[in-house]
Amino acid sequence: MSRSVLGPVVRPLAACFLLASGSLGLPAQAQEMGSREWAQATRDERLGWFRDARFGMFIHWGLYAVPGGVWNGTNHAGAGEWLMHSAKITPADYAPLQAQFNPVEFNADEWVRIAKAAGQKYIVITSKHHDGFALFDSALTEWDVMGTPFKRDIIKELADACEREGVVFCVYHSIMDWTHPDYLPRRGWDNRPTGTADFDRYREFMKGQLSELLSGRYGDMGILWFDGEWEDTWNHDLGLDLARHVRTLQPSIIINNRVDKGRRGMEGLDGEGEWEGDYGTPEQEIPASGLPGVDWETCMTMNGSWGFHQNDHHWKSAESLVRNLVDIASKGGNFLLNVGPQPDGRIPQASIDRLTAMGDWMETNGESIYGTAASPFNRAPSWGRVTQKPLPEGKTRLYLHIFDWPTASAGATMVEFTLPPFKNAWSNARLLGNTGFRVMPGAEAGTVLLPAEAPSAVASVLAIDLEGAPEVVALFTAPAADGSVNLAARDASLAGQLRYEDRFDNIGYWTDSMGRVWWEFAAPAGTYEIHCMVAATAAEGGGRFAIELDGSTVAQVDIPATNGWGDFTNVKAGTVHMENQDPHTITIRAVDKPRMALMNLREVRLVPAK
Ligand code: FHN
Repeated sequence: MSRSVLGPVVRPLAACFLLASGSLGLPAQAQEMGSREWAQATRDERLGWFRDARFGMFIHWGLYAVPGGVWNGTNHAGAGEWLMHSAKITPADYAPLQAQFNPVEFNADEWVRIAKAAGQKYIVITSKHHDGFALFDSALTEWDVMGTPFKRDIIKELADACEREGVVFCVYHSIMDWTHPDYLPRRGWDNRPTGTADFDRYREFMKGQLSELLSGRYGDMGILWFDGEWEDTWNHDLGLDLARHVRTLQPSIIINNRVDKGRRGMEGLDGEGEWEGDYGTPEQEIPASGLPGVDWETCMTMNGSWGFHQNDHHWKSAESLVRNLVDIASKGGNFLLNVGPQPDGRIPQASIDRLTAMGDWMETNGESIYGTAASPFNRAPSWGRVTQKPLPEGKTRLYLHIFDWPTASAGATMVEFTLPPFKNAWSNARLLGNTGFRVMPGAEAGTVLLPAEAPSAVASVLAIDLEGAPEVVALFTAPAADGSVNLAARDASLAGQLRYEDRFDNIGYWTDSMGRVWWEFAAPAGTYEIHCMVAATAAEGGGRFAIELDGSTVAQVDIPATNGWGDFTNVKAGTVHMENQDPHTITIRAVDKPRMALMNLREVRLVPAK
């Protein structure tokens, strides 16, 4: 059959066979309960390895690696795997890339070695991204890796390498398909006729390819990582049907929430309602706090692109990537960190360097990440993050990840560190790594003595065993040396449709009139000025908000227009007198939201009145 330059050619007979063979896998019990209820009932069992793993490798690889973000001599910034979109390339003009894909340096064992050395316990690779190109040998189309000069089943080779090395193998599969003739909607610049497009036939094709991936040739998959669910042709019922198809083929598989329509944008967690999918998928961001009972995984690039981009050198530091992993684990999430391999089949050296540095840290401190649960405290301490792990005899091990080491006096060999507030008796306090230092109680109650020098410049981990389950005391912001109380966006508690965003280190997407933000804090009795750092564009934001202190409204503020969502201005909101009743609670809530969003809020400061 000739290769079609207008996109993949579906082989109807093969599709029917593959679909038929997929209906035998669902256990009888699940067929009675229906895959959804059965999936809910088995969720904890199926997600056990995922919760232990905490750290995985994401791999975006395909034909888009060949141009690497440059098309006809023009650089297209942004995600390399979106080049078809950013350069408005038709399927006919994109098709020749298939004849150019020949990654002769590809070595699956090397990729798995790099992931394992970094401490990554699972790998999620794109079996098909939005361009519809199959990185595996598909009997349903010519638009696959076997139609390239490389002629090797990359998914198979990687699956086998993962099997050999005990790394859980998973695939990403895009629902959205920019080249399949039956997928709708078309891209705006794609002038192929739509009259013959049959979306149900596309769904059968997609289910057929999933049957190929899940019928044994590639082994037991850990996760089916769906994506591209956001277009109007996809809906909740189709998501339920697709999830059932996948669970029928491999009942123990985990499916992310992008199979359905519940995801609230890039924050990745599901909105109100019953949605399919085993976990939430925040993208390029870390939730301000975890949600008890909700599994989630932040996926993130190391530079700005998922797929290889030859001109994107904006690499995150290894230190920030380690601290992201710690922050995520302290909130009960997983970290899926991406690499975008080059067209020759090698992972970029800049990615390898960062993964190697992360592996060095994990070599010493991995026990503080793997198999841990979210911090027992109501918020992160100012010096770092906390994870926890149950121990035999009902004990609990806390792992205190100290980013900001206490400052020792000049010439001192030790320094006093104040433990986060818990009531339990403790024992066996030790620094992870071969420090040889014996951690002893400090002179003050609730303190320990640590070496003057931090064992790690990135995050030093103090492990400490508690008798029983943690009995913690609420953490709240304490006054700075000048008596002011700085309430940062990252430390706020949130309710409603709004969220913390890394972009400007603020609370944003405040589209909900009922949304509110609050902090608990300690402050000596006295009179304070209240200052707020806010941003709001005249076109989309603005309005009025109220400030409540310990339940009583103390000020109302008209939000000034600024020159952008990242252009913050200080607003003096009023003056308040406080009696000493630590902790206090200050709450910000909308009073009037005339436009799409209220404001971006970066900080609230209480400054002692002069
Ligand atoms: O459009 C994709 C993008 O290319 C990439 O695959 C990310 C990774 O989660 N998901 C979509 C953007 O949200």
